[in-house]
Amino acid sequence: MNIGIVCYPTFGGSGVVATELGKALAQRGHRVHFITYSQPVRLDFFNENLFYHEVYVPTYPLFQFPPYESALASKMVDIAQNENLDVLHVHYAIPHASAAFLAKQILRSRGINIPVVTTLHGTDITLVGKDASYEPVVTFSINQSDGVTTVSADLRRETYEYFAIEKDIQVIPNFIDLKRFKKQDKSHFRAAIAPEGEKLLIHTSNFRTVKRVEDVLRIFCGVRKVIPAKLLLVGDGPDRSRMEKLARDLDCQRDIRFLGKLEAVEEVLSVSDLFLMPSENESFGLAALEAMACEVPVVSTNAGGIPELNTHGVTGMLSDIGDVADMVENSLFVLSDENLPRFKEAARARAEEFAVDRIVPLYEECYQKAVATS
Ligand code: GMT
Repeated sequence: MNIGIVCYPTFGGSGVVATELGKALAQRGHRVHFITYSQPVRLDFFNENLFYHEVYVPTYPLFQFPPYESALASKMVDIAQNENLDVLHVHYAIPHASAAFLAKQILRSRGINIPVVTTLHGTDITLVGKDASYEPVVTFSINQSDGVTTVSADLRRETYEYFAIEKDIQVIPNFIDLKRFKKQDKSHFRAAIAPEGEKLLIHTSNFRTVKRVEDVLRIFCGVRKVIPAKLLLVGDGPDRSRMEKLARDLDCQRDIRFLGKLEAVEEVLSVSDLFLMPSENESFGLAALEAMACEVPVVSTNAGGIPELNTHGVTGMLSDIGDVADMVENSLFVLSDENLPRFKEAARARAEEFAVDRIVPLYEECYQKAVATS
């Protein structure tokens, strides 16, 4: 098929899933056209089936807010028409689904029919989309899509609960490239970071409020009071400097390393013993899946779709949001020499259920259905 993919080209989970999906589809013989405002960060190699089309947003003194949605819709029309797209797949409702609706109408006026598949990723529904400033547009453009998917059953439930949706929503979970995300031998790195054999805890995120990074630090300090441990923090975002101050206030700064935005996160995961995900909300938890694929068990909250990935007592442990004391206890339980090997093994086995080759065919079926019914 000729597939157009629209996404945020950044490090965020929705952009990562969209880019990895495009790469997998290209390897399966489809021609994939990315339509975004800059090159997706993970689109860093050549493949004859992959194309990138930049959305250019001209500015003008009159524009306080450059009209990205109009420029995006115009680009979708251009690419759909000139590259003979069979389907447009937009990731993250705002503003991609409404821009796709506009593009579809313009193409229809030119005698071209193009089905639109919308994938909802989480904050586009649970945070931003619910806001009255966006809700009518989000509801309308979801209902106008020819196919709608969410990344967990919980996100589907929330979408039906908060929006007047008349469409069937298909759950297609996040997936993982198990050849890239696997435990690698990085013992020299581990010896440098944890020379006394300390346990290594890790958290990766965009340091936004929803991730509750403060809880990560408090859980770590609680664990470190009982056993020797170090904490690795990967990523960057609005809460980063507040967390650096908190580390000093809690007097744990010597055992915490802020590593910033790392591309080869699998290398750091390979030396880690436990992944912390105390999120307020998480539609799926791609970062936890990446950890599990590298044999790292997960201590998390039971928010959103996390329990659909992390099984309590098997691949990690679940607690209520904000229950730091429980997460400290759970971390110590998982990290004990007696329990850690079985948790590691189960984490990898669970991750294998989300292998890219198992999940990508579900998107192919979804596209074929949208083409057949639109
Ligand atoms: O995690 C984020 O805040 C980024 C966000 C995004 O849309 O880029 O991630 C969401 O989509 C990921 C991929 O589907 C999910 O794995 C994350 O759980 C989800 N994040 C939240 O729901 C907070």
